[in-house]
Amino acid sequence: MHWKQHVVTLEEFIIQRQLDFPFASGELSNLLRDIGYAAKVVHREVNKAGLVDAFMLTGVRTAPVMFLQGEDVKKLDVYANEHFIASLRAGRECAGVGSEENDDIIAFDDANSRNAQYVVLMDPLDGSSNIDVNVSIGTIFSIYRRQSNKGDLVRQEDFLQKGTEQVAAGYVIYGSSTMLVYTTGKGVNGFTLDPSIGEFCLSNPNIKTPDLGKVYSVNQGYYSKFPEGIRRFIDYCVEDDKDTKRPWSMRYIGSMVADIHRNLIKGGLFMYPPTTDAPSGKLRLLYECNPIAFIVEQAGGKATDGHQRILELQPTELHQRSPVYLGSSQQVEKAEAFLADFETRAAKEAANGKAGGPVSVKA
Ligand code: AHM
Repeated sequence: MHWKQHVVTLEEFIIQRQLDFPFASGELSNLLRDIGYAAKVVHREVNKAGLVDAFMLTGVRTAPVMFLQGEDVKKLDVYANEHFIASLRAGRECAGVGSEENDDIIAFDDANSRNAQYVVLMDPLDGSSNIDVNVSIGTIFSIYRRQSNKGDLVRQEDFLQKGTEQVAAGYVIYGSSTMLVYTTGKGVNGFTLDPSIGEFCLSNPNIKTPDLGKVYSVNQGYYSKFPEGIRRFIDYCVEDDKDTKRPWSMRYIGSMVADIHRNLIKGGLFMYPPTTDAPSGKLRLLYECNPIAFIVEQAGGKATDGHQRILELQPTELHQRSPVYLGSSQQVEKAEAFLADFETRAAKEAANGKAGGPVSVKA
């Protein structure tokens, strides 16, 4: 006889976790629950995106296809942004939001929100260029305690905090199934949306990432624009070596959440290094790097900007970018070693007025 195991829903899990903290007020639990609700609605709309495209292409709609296509694809980012902001505002546990989609912070001005103790930073629809080709996209969020006094409107300083100050962070991946993965600094747990009951159910408890994976993820099309250390590191990734399981497979979806999620579960390195065109890389410290770094570290991995722990970088601007290397610790350390080695050589050569020759970093 089969006994159906009781599934733990996200809400039940959040409540169980709250009970572990006798003095918890429940505000963070409510906030996480609000984010879970908003994610379900965005999931519903993301799943309809293909249908909207199909209607347009079969001519059911009368307006010009290109115009509507552009409009509708863009609308989904805007929709996700507006929906998350509206849910957080309505939930009253959030004093304000910083979004990748908005130039400035949004301070909630009602009495409850002014007295709330948390602020949320988010990228409501990351990888949005993938929507119209039906590739996985995601939402990334992070939660901080405000620094300003309760009762006041939140200020930019409330959002410009180091990643080490995060109270919680997570992502939602809208993939072959929709999942919500989050941490409050006590491990990482993953929940899969069961559409038949409309609930996120605990599917991946206590996620741990392997120390060494078989994958590296990078936009290799920029090879010639990367620093030399990274070019040589990529050469190292594809060399043969049994001990380090090389050559590693290159996997790059171009949706950070999807690339990270795969590597988190299976092991691997994700990187977005600086390029000659983008000296700080592309990804945003507050909306993308910090929340993902918190999750990766909580799963036992590493996250750096090539030199320093991502979580210890002091943000100075809301939309600041940072190079990022994160995932399985051994792979991140190796990338850092290549960077350091080539930077030292370049500095020495510059001091001696010499051009550099080929070098190797020990495997
Ligand atoms: P977006 O904010 O325009 O969606 O860009 C963010 C995305 C990440 O999800 C992904 O890792 C990266 O951009 C891919 O960039 P590139 O196409 O330069 O490799």
